Parts: sequence; structure tokens; C-alpha cells
Amino acid sequence: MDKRKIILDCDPGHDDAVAIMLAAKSPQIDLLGITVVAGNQTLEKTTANALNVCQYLGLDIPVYAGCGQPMIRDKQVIADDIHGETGLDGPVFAPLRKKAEDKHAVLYIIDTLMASDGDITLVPTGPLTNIAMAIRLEPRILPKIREIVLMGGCYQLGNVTPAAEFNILADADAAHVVFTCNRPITMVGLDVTRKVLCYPSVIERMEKIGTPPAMLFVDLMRFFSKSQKAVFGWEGGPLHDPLTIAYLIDPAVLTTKAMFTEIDIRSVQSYGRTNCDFFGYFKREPNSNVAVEVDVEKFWDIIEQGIRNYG
Ligand SMILES: [Ca+2]
Repeated sequence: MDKRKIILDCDPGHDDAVAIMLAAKSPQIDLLGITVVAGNQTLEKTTANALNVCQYLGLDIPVYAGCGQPMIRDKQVIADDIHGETGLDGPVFAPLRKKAEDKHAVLYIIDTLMASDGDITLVPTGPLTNIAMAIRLEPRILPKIREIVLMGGCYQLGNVTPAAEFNILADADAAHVVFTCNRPITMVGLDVTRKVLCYPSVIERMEKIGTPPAMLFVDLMRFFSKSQKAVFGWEGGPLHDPLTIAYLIDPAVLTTKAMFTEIDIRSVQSYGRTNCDFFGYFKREPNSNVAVEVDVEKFWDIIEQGIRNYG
């Protein structure tokens, strides 16, 4: 079986870290590179976090720093209430030796896609700034994008405002560029990621594996669950980002529905909302496959196997 080639565009972030872990050793996935964007924390911190995760796991995968600010809005929204001061609070890492590549993430995305056979899937799990900038800078990449499988948005309730999910709200203009790019989009939003809650029983299950990757998962999830409880009152944190990778490993983990999705970049109250036309009111051609159901048991099996892939 051919491995699915992907570029993971992320803002680590506890759940991004697990997405890296899952993608890097999956026999079904060829993780070509990791591109980083500001989001859960500043670009400097999210880049250091991506490097720390790679170094800890012994991954020889290039990491590229990208955009440190949204395309148009003047303020970078961060999520330090959930991810802490470093953006990856919890685990303690050895001194960082791995370095980011010199090339800018946006240029890496463009060059890699242009040199490809059109077989690369983009997997954004942070604000969509890098992807949108690449599309605007070099539109010829568009036919080269096999698919965009992103974590972001919701057709129901947001997690930063009643309307909006964090990744979309943080750079709604970039999300607008992506959702109007006419390439296949799978949107893995809060509607499903909120169902994969990392309860203490899940943490104990992974802890039993007993390897360094398992312990990284445990350290990450103990902190993440604590802050999720403080902010949302849940006993377990939703493991948003790895669901994109789990879907690429086994599409049966998600049920999707084709919908026309539009980003609200105008309103004050609902800014950053992914307006998913679930019922097809607008009679518009669908531009996204929106995840509507998740097989929770299958997801945790994929996560466990992902940790076990490190031996
Ligand atoms: Ca993320």
C-alpha cells in the first residue's frame, strides 16, 4: 500500500504534539515535513515545541517555521489558558538541539507541492495562515494539492465564542482563502473532536505501554485535562488535532457529510464561524466534507497503536 504523503501544519499545542507522534511512525503515512504557525502560543514557542517533540521522539523530520501573525487581523490570539505559558506545559524536555530549517514554511509548502505529482495532502491543525499565504503567493500549487484535511471549525458550538472555533477565529481571513480554494477539504471540527475526550481511564491505558512516547502522551494529557477542566469543566480534554491523522490512517473513524461552508469574516458577534450549510438551504455546490460522527473506540485504538509503533 502506498503511504499517504502529508505536510503537517501545526501550532503545538498538546493535541498537535500527539498528532506529530501519531503521524511520524504510522505505516500508512509519509510525514514529509512539519510546518509551524503561531496559534496556541507565539511562533517562537510553537516552533520550539515542534522541535522538542521531534527531538524527544527521535524523529528525523524537518521542521519549518512559518507565519507569526494572522494575514490581516492585527492581534494574534493565543490559547495560553489551555496550553500554558510554553504552549506545551507539562512534559520536561532535555535541552533543545534540533533546529528549524532555514526556509520559511510557506516557501517549503510551495516548493514541495510544485515539485510533487499532486499526491500530497495538507493537514493543518492550527490557524490556516501558512496554507492561505502559500495559496495566495503561488496559486499554481492548487491543482497539486490532493486534499486538505484540517482540524478547525464547527457546525454547532464554538470553543472561543459561541460561534467560533479557535483555529478559524485566530485567522478567519486565512480560513476564508482556504475554504474558497476549490480543492477537496475535509473539516474535522469540534462537533466530533469534542467526543474524543481523554478521560483518566484513557491516560492510564496509554501509561501501561510504559515507553518514552507513552510517557510523553501521559505528561501532555495530564496537564491538558487539568486546563480543560478549569476552562470547560470536563473530566477529560478533547484530543482535537490527532483526529485528522487518525482519519488518514483509517477513514472509517469518521463519518462525513458534504456541505457548503462559508467563513464569517464580517460580523462582530459571530466572527470566525464556519457556517456549514448542513441542510443545504443555499443550494450551493458543497466545498467541504464535514465530519459529523466519530467512532470513539476506534480512535483510541489508533492512538494506542500509534504509540506502540515506536516499539
Ligand atoms: Ca493545533
